[in-house]
Amino acid sequence: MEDASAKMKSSIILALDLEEDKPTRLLSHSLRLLEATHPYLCALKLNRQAVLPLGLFQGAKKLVDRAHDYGLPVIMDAKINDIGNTNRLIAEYYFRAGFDAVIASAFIGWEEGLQPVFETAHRLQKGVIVLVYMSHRGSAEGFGQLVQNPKTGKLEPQYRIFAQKALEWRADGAVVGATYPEKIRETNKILGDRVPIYSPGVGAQGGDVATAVKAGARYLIVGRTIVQAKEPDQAAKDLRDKAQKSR
Ligand code: 3DU
Repeated sequence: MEDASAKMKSSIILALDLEEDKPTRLLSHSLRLLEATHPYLCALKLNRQAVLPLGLFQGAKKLVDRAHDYGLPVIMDAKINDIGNTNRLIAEYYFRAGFDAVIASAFIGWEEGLQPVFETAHRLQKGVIVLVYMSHRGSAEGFGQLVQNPKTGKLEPQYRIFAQKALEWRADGAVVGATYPEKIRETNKILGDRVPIYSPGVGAQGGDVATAVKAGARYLIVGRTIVQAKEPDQAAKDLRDKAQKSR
């Protein structure tokens, strides 16, 4: 990610979330968008709503390969959240299709949870990015609840404990919503330079690029503001420029 970001002079990750009635149209639309916007991106992110209709080893793999041709790593936003054996298999399939990193949920814990995902990923030189605080309102109900930290016995917000786990687990990234810049600031203090913050939620969800970057977001994940724009390439360029200026 660092290499791609330095080379492309961008910290914008395109979330390719499109709606089309047919998989063939979804693929051609996705390829077109990627072609138009790739000069302004540092990575691509796919969600299950793309992989399901496209097929992992069919359309999704084509998108992954195309992104790689453009020099962009590809993240699978799988939000992995099951028992260890299932998680490992999910991650392995995505890695086999060429994805460079997966997003996983810290709620499921380490032992018989995410440990096999981290072990598999790091053996294959792939990445794991953990959710620390999501961008939507309901995030407070889970990520924001006060819980007793089993290590200290003290009450702490769940996301602070997740940020500490991201460090402990040697995560390759932590997701913190751009809609909560104060949470970005707070988690950035815990994570420092060791775990970069990936921040979704600018534009359509109400977050602001400059505020998120100044608070400590290293990468910005952007979907609708680019993909639904009249001129997606211009929208991607504007976001890229704004983010670069705010550093
Ligand atoms: O709101 P946008 O259209 O810019 O899309 C944001 C993308 O990031 C979308 O794919 C969503 O699933 C993902 N995401 C979040 O929005 C919030 C999170 O905490 C994690 C991922």
